[in-house]
Amino acid sequence: MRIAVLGGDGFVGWPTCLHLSDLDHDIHIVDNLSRRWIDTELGVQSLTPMDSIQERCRIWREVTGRRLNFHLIDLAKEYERLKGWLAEHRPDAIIHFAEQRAAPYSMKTDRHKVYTVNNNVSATHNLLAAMVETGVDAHLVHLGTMGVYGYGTVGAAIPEGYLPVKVDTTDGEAEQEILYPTRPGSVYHMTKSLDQILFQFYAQNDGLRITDLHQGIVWGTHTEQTRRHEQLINRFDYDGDYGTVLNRFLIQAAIGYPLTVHGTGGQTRAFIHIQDSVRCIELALADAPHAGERVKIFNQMTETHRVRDLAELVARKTGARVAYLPNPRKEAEENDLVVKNDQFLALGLDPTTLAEGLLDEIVEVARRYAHRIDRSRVPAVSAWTRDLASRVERDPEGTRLRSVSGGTA
Ligand code: NAD
Ligand code: USQ
Repeated sequence: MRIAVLGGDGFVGWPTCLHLSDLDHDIHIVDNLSRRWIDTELGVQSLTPMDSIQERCRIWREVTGRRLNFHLIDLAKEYERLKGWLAEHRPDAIIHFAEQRAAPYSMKTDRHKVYTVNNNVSATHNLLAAMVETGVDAHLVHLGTMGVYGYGTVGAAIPEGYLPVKVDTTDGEAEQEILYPTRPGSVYHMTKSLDQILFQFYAQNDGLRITDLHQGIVWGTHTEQTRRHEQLINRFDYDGDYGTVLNRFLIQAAIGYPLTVHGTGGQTRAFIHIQDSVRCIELALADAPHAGERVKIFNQMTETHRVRDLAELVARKTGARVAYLPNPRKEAEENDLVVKNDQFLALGLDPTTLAEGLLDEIVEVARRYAHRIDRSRVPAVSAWTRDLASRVERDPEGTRLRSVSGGTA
């Protein structure tokens, strides 16, 4: 298949390109490299040294003989170029990763909120409008998030996208399925909720064939293909805005930084290893809905964990100290989470779990590149409200305190 991978230079996009290229698909990466610019804005870099996208593609060709094509297009701002590109290349499938994906970054300031909404909603809508206009009948696979469901404890398993409800009609009680009511916890998660409505409309109005993957937090860094050459290495975010919780705990442990648990750590979240993430995308690609069918929704996760349990697990393995910090986010302090993922299991997913020794591999990667870590970028300081901002802990290591007491000793 000819596959357009929008956002193919990112953390999940890059290993997906390699995985699908390895399966003999013709891969076209479309990316505006905005994530690299955000690193520059934040004054931070990936833990792992990433080459330019052109260089990564060159190395892949050298290692495997396979070509990856790169196209620099901003999906949100360059509608005509996107439309022209689709009309010219007419992909069989499109995988859409190309959004601003960090909740803390989306809550940093009003400017970051505006950017996230403009970027994400325009990127998705431009793509849908251009697909209709060009008549490109590609299967669109979008990376959504488990966060659209919200984290209220409802005492029932979260279904895959649709909730059966009973309604009173004039003919008595009837059952129907509705999109699970969204309860996003950040501006970023809100844009993923808006995406769902866009998909529902275009599937129903234009018969677009769409799969929305409600993905949990992705952990890990290497996949089978990124291991093949040092310069194919994947991005690894550790900073307070883009680093996700388990990967952060692992790098913190590797550099002797306290594990930064927000609040009581009672938040329960869904997780998936990067290797399973790319495998799920392969499985979803092969299971396209028909034109006229409703959007197919999968929960792309393999296990759930409570944040403090993860911290304690990492602390036990590595001897790290756990720091319970004021939570910069507005979120439930404690929640339960039970999630259905039957569809991927039925399609043959064999989950990689935390138990399988891969935690050590990440600590090793972090130790290897520890010299690239700027400790001042580790604290999570983007707060959800002004009130929470006033309580953020900017110095979980207590270095300021130490230097003052050191100075007076
Ligand atoms: P990432 O930020 O590493 O990658 C996103 C890529 O999209 C970047 O290369 C960026 O330059 C590109 N991009 C952003 N806006 C664009 C635009 N307007 N035009 C063209 N390119 C654009 O993110 P990721 O971690 O790889 O996540 C990929 C997708 O998966 C996101 O949509 C995210 O919401 C979703 N997701 C990620 C996780 C996770 O834990 N990383 C979990 C669930 C869902
Ligand atoms: N947390 C800590 N300490 C930290 C970092 C995070 O306790 O140092 C807590 C947060 O407060 C939150 C939980 O860990 O309760 C998860 O935070 P996260 O940053 O790991 O994940 P999140 O903000 O939810 O976002 C990530 C990705 C996003 C994706 C989402 C999937 O960045 O793109 O959509 O995971 S999900 O969480 O299932 O919605």
